[in-house]
Amino acid sequence: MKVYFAPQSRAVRTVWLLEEISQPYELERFSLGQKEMRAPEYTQINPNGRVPTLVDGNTTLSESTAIAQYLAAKYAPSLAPGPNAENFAEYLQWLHYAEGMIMPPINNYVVETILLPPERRNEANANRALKLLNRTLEAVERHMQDREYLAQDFTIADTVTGHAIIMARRFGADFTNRDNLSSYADRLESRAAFKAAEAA
Ligand SMILES: N[C@@H](CCC(=O)N[C@@H](CS)C(=O)NCC(=O)O)C(=O)O
Repeated sequence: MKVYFAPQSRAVRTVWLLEEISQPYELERFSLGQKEMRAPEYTQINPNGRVPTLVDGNTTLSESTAIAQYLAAKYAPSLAPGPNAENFAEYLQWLHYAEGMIMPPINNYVVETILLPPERRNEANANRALKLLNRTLEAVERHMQDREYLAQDFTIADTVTGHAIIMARRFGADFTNRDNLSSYADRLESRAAFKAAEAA
């Protein structure tokens, strides 16, 4: 399997999962913002010129949550509870919470604080994004009371939404008085597979 990857991006989710399930992979490396990500050689593979992209034989996928679902379905079904499992509904809810709720304000915050040239950045927009991010995290803080993982057992909801939570903390989201969220993020960051993905 080949993973188109950039450090400190959503591609870490993909490599983290591959490490968790001990599936061999090779990396095609970019750094975020590198112009080669928009070159035709890559946009033929991923029209948006983003990462991650997974190529497995004749299959190409370029949405990180879909990649996680694909990998779990094919290689590690226990990480993706099925409809008869007790935790099925909460697994779905939290698997999709990253791209649905957490990443949109992170995206806006990154645009307003890093991607735009300083003269085009808007502090009010950045503050609004951070406020919204903090609100989306409150739901996770409440959910994580007396829990180790988002859907009881460790699942791909943790490699996807757990990764978004780790990113939120690194971007400066408010973790004060959020003990459940803090210990959850610590727990994930201490996993060997996560550390291997970060070192990739
Ligand atoms: N919804 C997509 C988002 C992919 C995405 O935006 N990736 C970012 C990195 S986290 C990217 O490649 N950005 C580079 C760019 O926009 O040039 C997913 O979950 O995979």
